[in-house]
This record gives sequence, C-alpha cells and structure tokens, in this order.
Amino acid sequence: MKESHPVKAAVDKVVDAVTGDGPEIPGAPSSRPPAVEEPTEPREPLPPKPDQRGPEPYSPTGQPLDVPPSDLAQGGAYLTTAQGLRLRDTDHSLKAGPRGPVLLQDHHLREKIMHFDHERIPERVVHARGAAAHGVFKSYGTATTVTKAALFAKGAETPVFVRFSTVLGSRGSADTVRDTRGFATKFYTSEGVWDLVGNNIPVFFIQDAIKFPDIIHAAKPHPDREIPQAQSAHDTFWDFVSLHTEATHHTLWNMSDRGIPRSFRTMEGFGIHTFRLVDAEGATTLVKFHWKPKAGVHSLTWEEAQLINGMDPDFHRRDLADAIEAGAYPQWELGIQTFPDTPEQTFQGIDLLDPTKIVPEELAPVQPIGLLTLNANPSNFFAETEQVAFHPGHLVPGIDVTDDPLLAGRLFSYLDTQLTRLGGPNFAQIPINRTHAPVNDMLRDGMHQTAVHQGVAPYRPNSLDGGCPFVAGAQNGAYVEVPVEVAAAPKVREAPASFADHFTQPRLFWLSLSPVEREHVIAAYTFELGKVYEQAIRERNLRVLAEIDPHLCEQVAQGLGLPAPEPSQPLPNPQPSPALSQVGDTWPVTGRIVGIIADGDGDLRAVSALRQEVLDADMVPLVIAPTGGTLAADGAEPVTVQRTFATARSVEFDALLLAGSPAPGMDAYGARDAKAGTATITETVVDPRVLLMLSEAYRHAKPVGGWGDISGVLELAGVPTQAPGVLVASDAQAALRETIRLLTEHRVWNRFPSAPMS
Ligand code: HDE
Repeated sequence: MKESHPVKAAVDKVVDAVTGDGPEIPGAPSSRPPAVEEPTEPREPLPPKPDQRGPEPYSPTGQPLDVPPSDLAQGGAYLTTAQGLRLRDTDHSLKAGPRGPVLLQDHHLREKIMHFDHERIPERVVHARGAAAHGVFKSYGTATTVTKAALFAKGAETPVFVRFSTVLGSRGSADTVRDTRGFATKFYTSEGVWDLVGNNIPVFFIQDAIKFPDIIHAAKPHPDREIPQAQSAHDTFWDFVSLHTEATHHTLWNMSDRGIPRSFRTMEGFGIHTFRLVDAEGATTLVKFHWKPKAGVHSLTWEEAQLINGMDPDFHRRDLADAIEAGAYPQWELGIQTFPDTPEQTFQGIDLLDPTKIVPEELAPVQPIGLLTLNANPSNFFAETEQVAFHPGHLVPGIDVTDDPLLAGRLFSYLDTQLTRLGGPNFAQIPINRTHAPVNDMLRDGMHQTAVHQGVAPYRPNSLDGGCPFVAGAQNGAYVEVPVEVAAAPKVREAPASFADHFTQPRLFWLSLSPVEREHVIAAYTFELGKVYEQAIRERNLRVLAEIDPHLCEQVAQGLGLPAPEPSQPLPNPQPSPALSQVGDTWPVTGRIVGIIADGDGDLRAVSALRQEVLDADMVPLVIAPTGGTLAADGAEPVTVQRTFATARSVEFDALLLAGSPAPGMDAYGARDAKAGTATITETVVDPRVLLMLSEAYRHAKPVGGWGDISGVLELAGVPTQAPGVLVASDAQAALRETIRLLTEHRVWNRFPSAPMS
C-alpha cells in the first residue's frame, strides 16, 4: 500500500495537471504527457503507467521467468512487421505509381489488414462486460483449522487477478444496469491456480445447471429485435421467472438495491455453492465463501443508475481504475460460513446443496480468513481482462466441491467457453492464465501451443523419459478428491424434495430489508413489470409476489393497475436476517467524492481550506465552477476547477457543498446546455445547472448544503433547509464535519419518504 493520504496524492495530481506542469489526473491515457508536435526522435516504447502492471512473467509451464514484464510487451524503437522486419512506411500501400493500382505483393498491407480483421474474439456468452485488477490476498491463518490449502497458511501472500462483470450485457454495454455482478478471483497459489468464480448475490436463479441456457436465453435480448440490451425489464425474462419459480429468490435480490451497486468496491461477493474444505488430517467441513468490502455495501438509486448510464456508461470500470490509480486500493475480507459435513448436507433445515438458499449470518457467522487488496490496473485490457479464463474446476488441495447440481454443471461447462473464445485447448498458456506452479501435464500440441516440450515420452508409464512425470501422493501435494460416500439411488431426472420450497427464503429476504429498501424493491418490480408488454405475464408475476408478501404484491399491483392476487398457501414466518440490509451501519468515507460548487465571487479562501480538509479526510474534493481553469480572487490562492456547470452532473458526487450562490454562467441558456432549462440568463440569479444539481442530489438522499447565506439558493432549488441531511452551517468546517458524519451512513436514508406499510 502507498503511504498516507492516497486520495490527496491523486487529487494533487488533478490540480497539477490543470494548473500546468505536474503529473496527470487519474485516467491520463499515457505514462508521459504528449507534446503538441508529433515526436520524430526514435525511442524505446514508454513504460506503462505506475498504477499498471501485466501478469507476472511466468513461462507457459508455470516457471518464473527472470525477465522484466516489459519483455512480454512490444520492444525496440522502430516499426516492424510481426517477423521483426523494420519498415520504412506504413501510411501508403505499395502501388504501381502514386495513382496506380495496389500491388498484390504488398506483404505489409496484407499482414496489417489480415491481423486487424481478426482482432476480435467472441465475447463471453454471459458476463461479457467486465473490468479487472491485479492484487494480493493475504491469509490470516484462521482457516488452517479447516483447510490445508497452502494459500490459507498464516501470513501467506498470493497474487490474484479479479474480474468484475455484469451478466446480461454485451461487451460495450453500460455499467450501471440492473443486473447481477460477477466477482471472479484467480489465485495464483504455489499449488496451482484456484478460481473462486462468484457473484455479488448469494443465490442463483436455478438449482440445476441444465436450466442455465433457459434462464440466459430468457434474460438476454429478444432473439428477433435484439432488444433490450443488458436488462431484465422485458417479456421473456419475466415470462420465464414466473413459470420457473425457483428463480424467485435471485430475482428479488436483483430487484433490491443489490442489483445496482454504487461501485465494484462496494459490493459483497459470494461463492454461492457450498464447498468442501479438507484439513491436513483429511477432516472435512462444508463452507460458503463471502467477500466483505471494507468500504461497505452501497448501491445507487435507480434514477442515478439510469442517468449514469447516459453520462458515463463506464462508471464502474472508471471508478475501479481511478481508485487504484489514486492509491485508494479497494479491499475485501474473505470469510467463510462453516457447517458440519454430515451425510444430509443440511444446516438447521437449510439444504446446503440448493443454490437458491442462503444460510443467514445470524445462524452461521462469517469468519474472516484473509484480506484481498487490489493494487494494480491491468496494462492491457485484451491480454488480461478479456483473455482471463476462470473455471470453478481450478481447485487446489484442501478445497473440494459438493454435489450441488449447479456447481456440477459449471465444473463441466467452463472449459467449453474457453475453447470457443480463446481458440483452442492451450488457453492456460496465455500469460494472464499461467499458473505460478510448475506444470508437467503430458498435454501436447494443439492450436497456439507456446510451450516447447522436451522428451519423447508424454505418456505414463514410460521408461524413455526416466519415468517422468511421476504421480504425487497427498503428502507431496497431490490433489486427492474426498472419498465421499455416494448413497445407492435410482437413476432419475428429479430434484430433491427440499428444493421445492421457492418462497420461504424470498420472504426472509423481504422481511430483512428496511422500509426504504422495500420501497426500492416495490419500485423496481413496478418499473420492470411496467415494461412487460403482455398482461398475462404481469398477472403471473403478481401471483409470485403474492407468495412473498401481500404489501409487496399490492403495491406493485397498484402501480400496474391490476388487482392483487391472494397467496396460494399461508405465508411462512421466517426469522429476518438483519445482516441482509444495507442500511443502519456506518462505513469509512475513504474515496467518497465531495462536489464543491463555487464561482469567483464566493469565499475562495474558505474553498481552498475546505478542499484541503476534504483531502485530509481521504475523500476527493472536486470544485465545480461556471468555466474551467482557475477561480481567482484578490489576495487568495487561485482555486483549480475540476468540473464545470456544463460537464458536471449530480450523479458523480456523494455530497454537494455550496460556496456562495453562483450567478448564471456564460452558457446558462437552454440552446447551449439543455440542463439550463428555459430560463434566460437575465431572469435568474443562480445558475440553473446548480439548482438542478442540488435538487437531484437532494432527491437521491445525498448530503447537500454549505455555509453562509445559501438558504435562498437551496429554496430556489426546491431543497427544504429543515430537511434531514440539508446543511446550512456557520462555516465550511462545520459543513464538512456534518457531511462526513452523514456519509458514513452512505445516504440520508430518512430523506426518502416511504409509503405507510399495510
Ligand atoms: Fe458462470 N459462466 N455459469 N456462473 N460465470 C461463465 O465462462 C455457467 C454461474 C460466473 O469474469 C462463462 O468464461 C454455467 C453461477 C462468473 O470471466 C460460462 C452455469 C455463478 C463468470 C459460464 C453458470 C457464475 C461466469 C462465460 C450454470 C455464480 C465470469 C464466459 C451451471 C457462482 C467470469 C466464461 C469472468 C462466466 C457458464 C452459473 C459466475 C459460459 C453453465 C451459479 C462470475 O462458461
């Protein structure tokens, strides 16, 4: 980790960049600022930016390479062909005279265009849209009581690569859609690669892998028009989930705030399935894996999510990369819930093999076993984020699987997708996928083979290669499957009886949410079902909601203008699990973004001091002003502007503080910037874009306010000065203190009005 005030360092870079000669703001495209004139002096390629790195250099057979990572990148100052031949010109095809026909013999043209034509590979069939980062996992040693896996030894540090994703959208789709998020971690352990391929929601739509094509076909865009992109608000999704009611639990989580995370950094992660850990003596324990974000679990509001998809469709991807570049490294604790490995594989009546069920943390606490820190951005998206190949079957000694039928299908399936996407069976040799453990696999040849195997006997037993490779025993690190008893049973296509309960746990989740979170769920169902064309499908979904809760069902039915059906059976009364709510706790404010709205007429000394204090609190201050450049006032240090009224939108900020009452900017009229609305500059005293920002932030339950004489501005913005989380402080320091306190709770939750519960 970098030393103190990582965010301050990043923001200082912002200031330096805008004021002239310092380094770049997070997100600068290159490690060196470009000159205006085209460089002509030959030079070696620039290094990656300091926040970036590629995969550690390992050979295709898992042996450390004593070369700098740059040896895997392009080298030399001169343009060459793929064969290393230096070229004199890449701007013109070889022609018979300047106006003549292009010659077939132009090998450079042929190679350049041929390669370009093949730059794309198939996107992932699910989880196509993603962003990733390198990091390290440091073990606390607390899991050694249940697993012998070397990565869980006390103090062990394991390099990792983590890819976050949405499920439904294409590679270029927007980040803040309502969807499940993937949370896939590749641990490069000393015993081979372990992949924990999880999601940000602890349950899944289906109980059996054979239904995966069905749910995905239903959720993806309609096959005729290929709309809508990256969302579930359409007929085929709701058609399927209302007929296949084991999807109810996952669907309810998607309709909750979990479906629209604020950031990848503020998501939980779950392995979902129950796994089986094995200790050094061979004793086994059933476990569920949980990732707990140090920054807390936070979500967007639905309107924010929609606005962001337009304003910045790369919002989550940018947030992750900027945070790492700023040195504000995202962290999660890995934890396990442990259960005795009994023949029934149930815990307090909950079937541990059913991936539509959780075990409430109040029944089985999550025990922390290590800390994940993401500390480097990839240096090449395609080579790393796109080519990384996860597989739940990448296991290490001490971690085994259970008979969860969904997991079983995944163990079989993931290799297929790698074959199609990565062009053959040697995808494990792609640098980002290379293990950090020596490989002697007897697998040979195939497309894109990059190992140069030696010897003549890739078979066993052999004598010609001296008998090598030899099989290991458990004592020298072999993976030995747990010899679980398999009960005699008839061969059937059936689910166990316990899988038939589809509604108790959705009700448990619903009852565990706070009133405001329930309002969001009601709004999400009403929105999504409101987008469904067929009334029969809406009605059928209301029947499902009736099995969860009458209030939920009635409210959604009202919104749809339909009668609310009765449940088909008396509703169960599960014990709520407070751990499932995102509201009611406090969290660090590190990395939160505070917008400071100012103009040249405000108190710039106070603005400068406030900026500094925001930095000191490890948050990011962004000054928003009528135009770019700097704000200057007599005798005060100029204040650098990071956003203008034209470029800013409230959704970027976690809190807004107002320094004065900015007069309309020179572009504050609708024809130039529609956000300014219909007022003319002479009619209004405050820039209408400022009023829009304030009213939006207020509506999204963010801390808003400032100090001094700002009540008039707040009133103009429709922000009641007495409302919770609206600050009219005596000075900037007091305003900031209160802002920080409010931000620890993430939002001013009691600002959201809730309907009375029936
Ligand atoms: Fe996946 N899943 N999945 N999945 N999954 C893929 O693999 C599949 C499931 C998950 O960032 C694919 O490389 C089947 C559950 C994540 O690269 C594919 C079934 C969970 C990622 C595939 C499931 C997941 C994938 C597509 C039902 C949560 C992204 C591209 C049996 C525990 C990994 C690829 C990344 C990716 C198949 C169900 C999580 C097609 C058949 C349950 C996070 O192989």
